[in-house]
Amino acid sequence: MSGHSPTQMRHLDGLPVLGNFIDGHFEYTDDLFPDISPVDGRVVAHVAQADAAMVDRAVRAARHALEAGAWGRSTVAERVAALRAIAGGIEARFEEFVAAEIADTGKDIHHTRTIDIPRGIANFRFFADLITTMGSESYHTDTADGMGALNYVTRRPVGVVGVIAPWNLPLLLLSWKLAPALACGNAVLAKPSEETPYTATLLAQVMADAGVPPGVFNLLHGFGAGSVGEAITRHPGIDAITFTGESATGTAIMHAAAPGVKPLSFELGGKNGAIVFADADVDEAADGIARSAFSNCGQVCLATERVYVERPLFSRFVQALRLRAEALSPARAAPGSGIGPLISQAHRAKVLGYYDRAVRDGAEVVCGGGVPRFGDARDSGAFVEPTVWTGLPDDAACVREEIFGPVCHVAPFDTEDEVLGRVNDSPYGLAAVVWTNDLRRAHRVAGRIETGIVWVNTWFLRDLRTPFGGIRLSGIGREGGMRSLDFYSETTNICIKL
Ligand code: NAD
Ligand code: 6OD
Repeated sequence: MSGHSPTQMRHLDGLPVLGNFIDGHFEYTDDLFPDISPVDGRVVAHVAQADAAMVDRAVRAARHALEAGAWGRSTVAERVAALRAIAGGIEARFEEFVAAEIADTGKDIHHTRTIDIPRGIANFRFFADLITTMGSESYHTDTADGMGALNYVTRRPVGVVGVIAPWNLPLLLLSWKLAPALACGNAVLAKPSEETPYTATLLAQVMADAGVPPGVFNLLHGFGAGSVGEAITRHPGIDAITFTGESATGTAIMHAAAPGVKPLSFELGGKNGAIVFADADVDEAADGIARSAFSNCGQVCLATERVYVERPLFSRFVQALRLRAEALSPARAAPGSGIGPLISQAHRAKVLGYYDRAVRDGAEVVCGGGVPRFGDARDSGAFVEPTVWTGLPDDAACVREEIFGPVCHVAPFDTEDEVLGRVNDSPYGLAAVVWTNDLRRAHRVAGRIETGIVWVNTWFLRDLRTPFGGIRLSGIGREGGMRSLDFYSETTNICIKL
């Protein structure tokens, strides 16, 4: 291996070695694991897995940055300048970030250029703006002597925050938590998914170039249980944990964090429903559902996996959706316009297991249901066909369990009460979409859906000021806007008798 400056990336056999970033410099280990492209199974980088001693060193560096370093005494203006410099640093290396995200995920270039990387940048700018304009709460309290009391609320950082991220929107979902954590003055240990370590490693370089002091941002590569992920969640020096990933992983993290009674923010899985009323424009609804079911190969926590269509529109809608799904088939679509691969062979095996299960449970396969054949290197990738089913009962595994692939089941319904009962009958509660042109119905139905987010006649339209999160197995708490600042800061109420 060769390497020069503390933030320069090393190379081995012509491939980058993605290092851990601790106390302002990269640290490597001999314990390398491959970063594999799901497009064709090629190794795109080597990743240096961190060990428990490195997690320990990162926690000490973070604590030192807060207690002895400049970050602990930083002003809002200094942190805002750092966040803006980070955003500018990503922007300056935009194409490199795009290429790295695609190398890890195989996702399509349009999605990466218009959502993943720009939204990663926007998260830093948004929280810089928010922390600048944030006011503080105060209350005047009446007292028996008539003089009253003044209450006001101050904020300070929580301390050292563990940020654990998934692979589906790697930079976007990491920065969504990092930006508010840093804005509030915390130091961070970040763990990207083992499937997608690349952009987080570039981000470490950007942090250093932006002048973020050593120890404020630490990056640790590795796996979950029995590896770095678990070490972070069990470490007594971590003050709060914010996690995006599977609901079952959330349960494991709750167990690990329980002894320290650590604050947790969880954004977990979903089995999101969509309702299409007969008054909806069928093409608009089919376009919308094709987007919400198949974008990013269905690997979006907010993706629609079950659709309920009012009976008079059912057949037309199914055919309209079929045409759109077929156009996205990776082997048939024009280059760059079809869906990309799933993240890995392991995830494909899980998704294909559901394809088999749907058929065993009596589904009619409207389209897809298999693996595309390319006759080139992509046959070693993790592609599947976008798939639409009908005919499953509401208690079928494919209608109740999160699949996280390009799939949806479409069922007819007859009444508003009936469909609301079916949409709400889920162990999850993240997001829902309603397609209707009836204004009163839109408000009525949206208000009765039991999820953290409801879209009407759109999907994934995000305003970063709004609360984001889910109920039941979909998570704990909300982030977004002031909700993020509430999680990443501790408040003290000061009461002064006048
Ligand atoms: P995952 O839970 O397998 O992994 C997420 C992260 O947790 C990875 O970094 C992983 O290494 C780490 N991890 C795994 N086990 C751990 C453990 N025991 N202790 C500590 N860390 C551990 O999730 P994934 O497969 O990467 O992502 C897909 C899932 O994420 C889907 O269920 C999806 O719905 C969910 N997701 C939810 C949201 C949301 O905002 N609600 C957003 C994106 C993804
Ligand atoms: O848009 C966001 O801010 C956000 N948290 C999206 C999550 C997508 C889940 O896959």
